[in-house]
Amino acid sequence: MSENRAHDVVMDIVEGVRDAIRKNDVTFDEYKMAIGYIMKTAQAGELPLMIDVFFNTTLVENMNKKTKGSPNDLQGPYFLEDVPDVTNGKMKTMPHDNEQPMVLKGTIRDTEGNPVPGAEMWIWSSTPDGKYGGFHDNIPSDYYRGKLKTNDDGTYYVESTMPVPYQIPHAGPTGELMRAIGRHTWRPAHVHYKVRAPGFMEFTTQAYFKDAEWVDNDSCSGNQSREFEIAEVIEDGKRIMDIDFVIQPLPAMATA
Ligand code: MBD
Ligand code: FE
Repeated sequence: MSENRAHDVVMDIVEGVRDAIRKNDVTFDEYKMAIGYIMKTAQAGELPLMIDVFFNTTLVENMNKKTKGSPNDLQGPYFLEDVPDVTNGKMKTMPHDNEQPMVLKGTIRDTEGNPVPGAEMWIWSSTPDGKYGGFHDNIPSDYYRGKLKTNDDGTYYVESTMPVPYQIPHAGPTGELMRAIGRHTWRPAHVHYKVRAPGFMEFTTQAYFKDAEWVDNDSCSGNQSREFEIAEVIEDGKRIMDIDFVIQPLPAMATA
């Protein structure tokens, strides 16, 4: 390791790519095809998707080696910061044939077990047909997502509808690549969570549905911890996702 972190990381990436070129005796035509593919992916707005499919999990693994809190999971490409406040309320959803109401609730605690009031939470998930608000099919960006503040006792509560087993956008260049390398494009149905609170590390995770399709075989290699696969509980016709999260304090600042 040197003082120049950018140098270290970039040169490791460059060496990795060089190794792949050497090992596979990549031709100049293939090299030009790869460049064209990356340009096409950028033009289609799919670079975040294509990169997350392969690499987001590796960052999550690094974080989870260190954390004393709940395990992190993929953020994925569809987080939006600026979304409506839905604290103790309901997210905007659209009428849908497959609609199944869902309650998302639980408590945020610190590593000592104390509730964390006033924590900011973002929760987002797909429509009942596997699309994200603000990204697909002209669904407005304030649908199927929202921001919350935890209550005085550290609890959170919001209602939405169940997401479904989900195929990452596959009509574009990312799908083309997945097909070319013989991989499927499915993800298990999932709900995304992010928590921020002063003095704590940002926490990002996902919850899944126990025994659901693809929980063992995620095209994006998420759900490594298997921690938040929630068994079916239905109350008043609503699927209950009752999940407590532990967030960890910021590392102590090195003092000069
Ligand atoms: C998603 O919805 C997602 O959550 C991830 C991790 C990757 C692609 C699409
Ligand atoms: Fe997702």
